[in-house]
Amino acid sequence: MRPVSRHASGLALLLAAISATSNIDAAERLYEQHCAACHGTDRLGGSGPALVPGNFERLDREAAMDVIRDGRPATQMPAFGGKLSAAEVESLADYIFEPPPAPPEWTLADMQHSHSVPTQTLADAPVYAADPLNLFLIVEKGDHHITILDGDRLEPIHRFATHRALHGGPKFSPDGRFTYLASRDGWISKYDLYGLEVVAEIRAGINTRNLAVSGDGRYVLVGNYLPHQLVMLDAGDLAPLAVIPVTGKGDRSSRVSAVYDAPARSSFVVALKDMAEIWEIPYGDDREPVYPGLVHDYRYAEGIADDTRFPVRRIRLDHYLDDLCFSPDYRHVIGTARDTEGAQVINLDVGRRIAGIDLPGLPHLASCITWQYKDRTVMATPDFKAGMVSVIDVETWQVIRRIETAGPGFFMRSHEATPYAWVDVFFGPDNDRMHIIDKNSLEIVRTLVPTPGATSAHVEFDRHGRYALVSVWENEGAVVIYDAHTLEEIKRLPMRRPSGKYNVYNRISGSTGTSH
Ligand code: DHE
Repeated sequence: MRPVSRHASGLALLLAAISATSNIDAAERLYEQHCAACHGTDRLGGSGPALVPGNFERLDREAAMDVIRDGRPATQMPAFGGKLSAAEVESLADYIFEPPPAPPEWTLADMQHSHSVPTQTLADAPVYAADPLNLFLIVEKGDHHITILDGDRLEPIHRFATHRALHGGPKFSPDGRFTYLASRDGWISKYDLYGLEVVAEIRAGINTRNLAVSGDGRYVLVGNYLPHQLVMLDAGDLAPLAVIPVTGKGDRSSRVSAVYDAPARSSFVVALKDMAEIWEIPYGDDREPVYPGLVHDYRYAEGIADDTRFPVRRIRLDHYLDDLCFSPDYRHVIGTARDTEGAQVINLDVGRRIAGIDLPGLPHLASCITWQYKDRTVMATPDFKAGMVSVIDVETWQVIRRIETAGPGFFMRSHEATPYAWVDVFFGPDNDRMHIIDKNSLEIVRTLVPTPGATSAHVEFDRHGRYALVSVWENEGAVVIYDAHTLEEIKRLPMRRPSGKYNVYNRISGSTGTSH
C-alpha cells in the first residue's frame, strides 16, 4: 500500500472538515426551513420544546429521528417523512444533538419578554355551582389538557389546554383559589379556579423541573435543569423578582432536582442534582432565620433590584441527594443518595445528617405519605426497583415493615378519613394492579384491577375521603372512581392518559395522605 504523505493526510482532514461544515450548514438550513418557527431560531423552544442536548432526557438520536419522520401524536409536531429524505432526517437529528455554540441562556429579559397578564378583572365568585375546595384538577398528559372535576357530583365542569408536558403536581394559593402549573419547557401559568381562566404566564426556564408556592402565598419559586438557575416570581402576576444562579466554588454549577415549600419553616427547600448540597431560602419577613450557635454560609441572590432579598443557606452533605421528602414537621429531609445505599435523614435545623435508614432498592420518596400507626407516626414509600412498600417509624427511623407488592410502584396515597393506603404497581407485568393496604394491620387487604392489561396509577381522594380516583394511564384511558370505604367502582370517565390528579382541599390543608 502506498504510504499517505503528511501533505495528503492534511488535505484529507481539511476536506473532511469542509464536508462536516457543509453538512452542518445544510442541516442548519433545513432546521430554519422546517423547525425554527416552533422550536425557535436559537433552538431554545417556542411553541415546541427546546432542541438542545440536555433537554432530551428520555429521547436518543434514533427516537428523535422517529419523531421527525412520523410526528408526535396528540401534539402539534407534524410528520416530515413525506417532505424530507432519510438522509435529511438523519442530518437534522445530528444537528439538534450538536451542542449550541454557547451554553443556552434564559435571561431576565427573555423572561420579561415572555411574561403576560391576559386577565385584569377577576370573577367575584366561582362561575359554576360546586364546592371550589372540592375540585379535582386532572392532568391529561395524552393531549396536554386539564379537566376540572366537581368532587361531589363527580362530573367534569371544565377542560382547558395547558402548555406541553406539565410535570410535578399543580400547586395552589393558600386559599385554593389559584393554581400554578409548570411545564417541562419552562412555562409557568397561574390559573383562576373561580373564573376558569389563565390570569398570568411567563417562561421561566428552558428545561424546568417544578415550582413551589410559598406558604404565605407571596412567592413562586421555579427550579430549572437548564439553565442552572432558580427563578423567584411574584405569585400575584408572575413577574420575575430574582434570578438565582445555582453555582458553587470555582466554575461549578448544578441542575435543580426540585424545589419545595416548607410552610412550617417559612422557607423554600431546594434539592440539587450536581452538588452535594441542599439549599434553604427563607421567605418570611424575618428573612434570616436564627439557628443559635450555628454559623451559616449565606450567599445572596443576584436579584434584579436588591441584593439581599433572598438569602440562600447552603447545607453541605456527604452525598448527592436524588429524591427526597419531609417529616411532617418539616424539621427533617429524608433523601436517597445516588452514590450510596439506603436513605439519609438530614436535620434542617442543625444542617447535617443525623441518621440513616435501611432502605435498599430505590425508594420513591417524592411520593411518601404518613399516618398514625398505634402510638407513633409512620411514613411509607413505594420503591422504583423492588416490589415493596417500606413503612418507617419517624421517631427512630427504623423500618418497621416491608410490605411485598406485585411490582415496583410510583405513587402512594391515603386520606385522614380512610383506613386504607393505596399504592400502584407501575412497572412490570402486573402494572394493571392497585394494592389497598390496611393502615392498622400493614397488610394488603385487596388488589384492584381497574382495566386488565392497562397501567393503573396515581390515586387521589376527594376532600372528605369518600371517593378514591385512579388513573388508567393510557392514551385512551380513564379515571376510575371507587367508593373509598366499600372499594367498589362507582363510575369511570374517559380521559386522555390521565397522570396526576389533585384535590384542592387536600393540597392546601396539607393532608398527610398526600405528598407535598
Ligand atoms: Fe415525576 C412529581 C421527579 C419522571 C409524573 N417528579 C415529581 C416530583 C419530582 C419528580 C422531584 C415532585 C415535584 C412536585 O410535585 O412538585 N419524575 C421525577 C424524576 O426525576 C423522573 C424519574 C425523571 C424525569 O424525567 O423527570 C420523573 N414523573 C416522571 C414520569 O415519567 C412521570 C410518571 C410522567 C411525567 O409526567 O413525566 C412523572 N412526577 C409525576 C407526577 C408528579 C411528579 C404525576 C406529581 C406527583 C403528585 O401526585 O404530587
